[in-house]
Amino acid sequence: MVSVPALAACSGPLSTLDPAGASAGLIAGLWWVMLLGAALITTFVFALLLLAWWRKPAVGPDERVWTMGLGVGFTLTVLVGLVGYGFWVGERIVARDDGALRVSAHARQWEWEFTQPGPDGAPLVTQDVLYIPAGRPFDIEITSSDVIHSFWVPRLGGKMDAVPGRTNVARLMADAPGIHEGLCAEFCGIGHSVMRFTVVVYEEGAFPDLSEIAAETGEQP
Ligand SMILES: [Cu+2]
Repeated sequence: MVSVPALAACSGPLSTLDPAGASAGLIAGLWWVMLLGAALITTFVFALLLLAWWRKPAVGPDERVWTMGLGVGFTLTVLVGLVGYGFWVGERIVARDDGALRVSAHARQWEWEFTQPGPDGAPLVTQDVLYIPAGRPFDIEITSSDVIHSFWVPRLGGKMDAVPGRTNVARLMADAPGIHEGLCAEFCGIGHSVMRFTVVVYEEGAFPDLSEIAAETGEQP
């Protein structure tokens, strides 16, 4: 019964544990692997605590085995495994120069301006709505003109800071057409909580009708 509300929290428009693309899938996998590693170490520590209370002093391996083999060896093995897996995931979600679609997100207090290919392929500038095709990775160049913001679409990939004077690039991907929610993930002033945006994922070659999207999302293209 306890697991029902716990698992219900794993889905929803802003859930990192309900990925809708390859980058977000890798990050969600890392979250589960980290949870498993933390659970292993926690279980081990509690088992040792119980053993310390119940065992007779003369029974069991000597102190060197406890300290080096179990205390250091076991914990380090788990931690090295976790860090290694983290590097493996990190290597697969960084932007790379492989000809992926490039779009841009420019942040300012408190809105997002996106530039992406429009219906005719020419650059289209939009406010608080990003249009991307489904099924192919894309890199998003993230900039800011005032303070530090952070671009985050939890179901499509990890967050990336928008820093004045810098261009940060994040790789994302959406598996299927649909609408996803995004937000600023770095406190940036009084309007931070309303600095949200929408990502419209369309079937490649079938750019959506902008007025229909505006009616559905409440955002003006
Ligand atoms: Cu913000």
